[in-house]
Amino acid sequence: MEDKINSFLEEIKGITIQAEEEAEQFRLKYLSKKGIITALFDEFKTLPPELRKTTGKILNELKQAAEAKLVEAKAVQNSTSNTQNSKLPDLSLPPDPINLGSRHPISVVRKQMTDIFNRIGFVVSEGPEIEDDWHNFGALNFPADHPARDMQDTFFVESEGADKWLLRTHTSSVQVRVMENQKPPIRTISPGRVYRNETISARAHCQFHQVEGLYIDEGVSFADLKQTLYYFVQEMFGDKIEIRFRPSFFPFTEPSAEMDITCLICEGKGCPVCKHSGWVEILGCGMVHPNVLDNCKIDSTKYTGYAFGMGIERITMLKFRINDLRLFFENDMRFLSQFKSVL
Ligand code: 2NL
Repeated sequence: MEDKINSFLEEIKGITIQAEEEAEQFRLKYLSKKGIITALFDEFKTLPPELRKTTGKILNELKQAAEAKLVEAKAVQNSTSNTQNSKLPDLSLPPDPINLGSRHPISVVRKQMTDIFNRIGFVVSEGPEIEDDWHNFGALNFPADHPARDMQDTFFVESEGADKWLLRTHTSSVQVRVMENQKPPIRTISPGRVYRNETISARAHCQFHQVEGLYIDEGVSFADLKQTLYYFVQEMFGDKIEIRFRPSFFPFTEPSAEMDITCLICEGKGCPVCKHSGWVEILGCGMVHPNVLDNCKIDSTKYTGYAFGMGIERITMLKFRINDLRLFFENDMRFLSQFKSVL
């Protein structure tokens, strides 16, 4: 019987238990009521007394070895299920990266522009994107048959009554509301989204963003306008940049001008972007037409003012050397994530 016990002892020492089912099988085989060890204890009772001492000792060793094996297997299972199967987080793992977003380039440049004008006393005014004919055209001295009022340029909003609603084509409409509601001196800029019925291409879109500026007081002159815009350009693009004015026409300003700056790509030497002229146009401006002041109940014999308007997209394209306007509206992450480092 001792040989039998010793061979089971060897057998048990050689067993490795991994899965939970294996542990249960092991228990059934050796330690259950119908198991091998119970049977050996029954047999042990039939032994003659002189054999019991030594046999009993190794039989107890066998039982202890089997029990120890089971305890050890349970411990291993508990520790592996803690790290692999349980819902408790493993605090030793590296953390998930936090993906910070970034501002849209149009928002970045709009903020830079408003900051620059805030520093010289311009306050931001905002207004509705859906406008009436008066605030978008009438008050701004557009003649009844002006082509800008045409369906081809303006999006009209379907409406039932006699009122004609439209999507604003410039943020001058905001400034008309300021002039109607405030007395001079007025010094304001109006950034915002505007809409025009254009075929979408690399250079045109049916929606874009503008910053318009307006300054009305006694004795405001074209020289004030020039100096303000020169200050803006130097702050925005650096002090190597020069400006030039060309005469132009707008219904709401007289005289009117368009302003060019030194081409940033070739520094004025001439390249395809500036069509080899060394200059690129960035805005339109002029002295507010007396009719516009009168329309808004501001005395045009007492007050004068200047105004200007520019596209934020155009300024952004020059600043970041972007060659397709459509990129601003597609929200392609490959484009947008390039602006992570600019605030
Ligand atoms: C352009 C030209 C311009 C203005 C906008 C303005 C506003 C009022 C009265 C008079 Cl309330 N003028 N704004 C003046 C001249 C030009 O914008 O090409 N913008 C992109």
